[in-house]
Amino acid sequence: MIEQTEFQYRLKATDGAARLGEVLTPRGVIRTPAFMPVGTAGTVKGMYPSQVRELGADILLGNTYHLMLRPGAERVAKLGGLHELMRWPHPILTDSGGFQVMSLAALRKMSENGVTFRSHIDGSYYELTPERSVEIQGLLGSDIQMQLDECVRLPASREEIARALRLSLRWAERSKKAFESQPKGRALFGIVQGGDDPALREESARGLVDIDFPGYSIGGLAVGEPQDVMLRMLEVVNPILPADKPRYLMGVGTPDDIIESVARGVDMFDCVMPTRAGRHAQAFTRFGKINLKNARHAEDSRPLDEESDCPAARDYSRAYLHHLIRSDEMLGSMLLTWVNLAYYQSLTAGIRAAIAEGRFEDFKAGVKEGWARGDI
Ligand code: PRF
Repeated sequence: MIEQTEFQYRLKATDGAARLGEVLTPRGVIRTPAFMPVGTAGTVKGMYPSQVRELGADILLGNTYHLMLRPGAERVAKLGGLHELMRWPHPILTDSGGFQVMSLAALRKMSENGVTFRSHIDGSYYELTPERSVEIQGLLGSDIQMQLDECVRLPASREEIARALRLSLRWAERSKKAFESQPKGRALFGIVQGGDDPALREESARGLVDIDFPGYSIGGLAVGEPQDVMLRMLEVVNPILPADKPRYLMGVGTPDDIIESVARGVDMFDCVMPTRAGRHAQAFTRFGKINLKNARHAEDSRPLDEESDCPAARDYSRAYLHHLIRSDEMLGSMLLTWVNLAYYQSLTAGIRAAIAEGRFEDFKAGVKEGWARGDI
């Protein structure tokens, strides 16, 4: 086998706008469309790394914001990097921190230079600049790094959206420059902003393509706008992005968001939904969402899905899952996280197989029919 030393995207097949591909990195291949489980603080909550891998995940997401606060980027580097620390030898993508600062930190202040804030853990003071964010992601050893950007929650004024996207473009240039000193084989993605305004989305996408990145993220969506607006923005942005580079829709989404976004040319996704919802009694299945907290499951001896490959969905009764959740037992959260990540991975595996065989539209219709039919 030839050692992969460069970051590379290979487009293998298309079916309409849907794309089947591979992202090649020195740490391994990412089959796309891909769903990346979220491992915010160096753990996919409630799951062993080996288990996450077995479900078919090729890559995890980590967070600059959380890890810079605790245990600290320099400390992670001293311990051999994030892969070594968490025993996940496969690719890791990290977010740049700005988005998490805006949703979690106290006393945030944006300026041309970056963002200053106080930690939500102990109140200590930090500054995150485009350069420092890339430096932290480098110390973590991240394979796919994100530029620092500003994401505006919707609805917002056109002026506000334009200001944030232009700041993000200037930060994109600074991030790229700061990234130059990192080892070969790693990648830095630019992040498209522009809110719900097609012209501003276009300005952002064109600006980033001019700067030139090995991959492009689409940010600023799933932040308060209806699904049809998000999908419309993908229809504006994706045709501008180069066909030979991967596209990552940040923080999205529901299974339906994923399948509709793949239909519009997106390659990579991450979302806390399967893991967070699993800790809150929600199961994702072929029949749609099932809330195991509901009393109707109390004496239901059926598993969630007897045909599932996932033992947690196939071998445990709904009554038992209901009991674990009502009793606040950690195994309840663990089993439902397992069910949900298995479902997301089987959905993306199904999507890839369907694109390869030119039957993506039929696959999509069939999956939606299952959700609509419901929980028998
Ligand atoms: N920017 C960054 N991270 C993000 C987002 C963004 O716009 C979103 C929006 N859905 C999620 N995560 N850097």
